[in-house]
Amino acid sequence: MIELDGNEATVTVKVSGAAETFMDGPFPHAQHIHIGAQGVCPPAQADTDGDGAISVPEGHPFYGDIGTSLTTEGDTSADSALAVERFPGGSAYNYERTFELNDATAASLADGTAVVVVHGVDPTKLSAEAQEKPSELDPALPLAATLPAACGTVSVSQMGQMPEGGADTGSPVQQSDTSGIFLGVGALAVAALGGGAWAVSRRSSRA
Ligand SMILES: [Cu+2]
Repeated sequence: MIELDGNEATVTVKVSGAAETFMDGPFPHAQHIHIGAQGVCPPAQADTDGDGAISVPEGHPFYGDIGTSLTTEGDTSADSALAVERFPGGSAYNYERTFELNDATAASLADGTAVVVVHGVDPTKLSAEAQEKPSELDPALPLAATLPAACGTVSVSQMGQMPEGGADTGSPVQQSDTSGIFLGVGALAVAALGGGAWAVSRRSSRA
């Protein structure tokens, strides 16, 4: 849920069923508002290398660049894209933060191209091929560490209510004014898994 008051955003993310541990610690889940592309989550065909996972480069034509890093503290720009020590972690968490949105993210929310992506997948859920790959974002990390795990498009909802309906495949946002409204992240859905998928449930994304 993204509540906007001008450029001040209060973002709430409720996650369950996510990857739990990474190197004996809570699995860090980088989470971003991606902007400036088609404003949709990638379809299965986006897996162009056929390894069973939709990597960040494969998803990029659909959800675009990182506009905002949903960190727990400090900087929220794309510079903090992989600031793993400032992201929530573990299999389930509730995130809430109020901060000033940058203009590019605010513009993307306004034109309906903002997409929320949560990263970090349990490597045992991946194909053998994908398990062997390094992250294309940081070669020191395995692919699973930065692989998108859940993706949700953003649509305008009534004040304080989440939108109803099925899985959102990127329908246009009807919106004329971004001040004082709630933007609901619709249908966070598994976007990257080859099997044994976990999902961020829609119900748990409700306020
Ligand atoms: Cu991202």
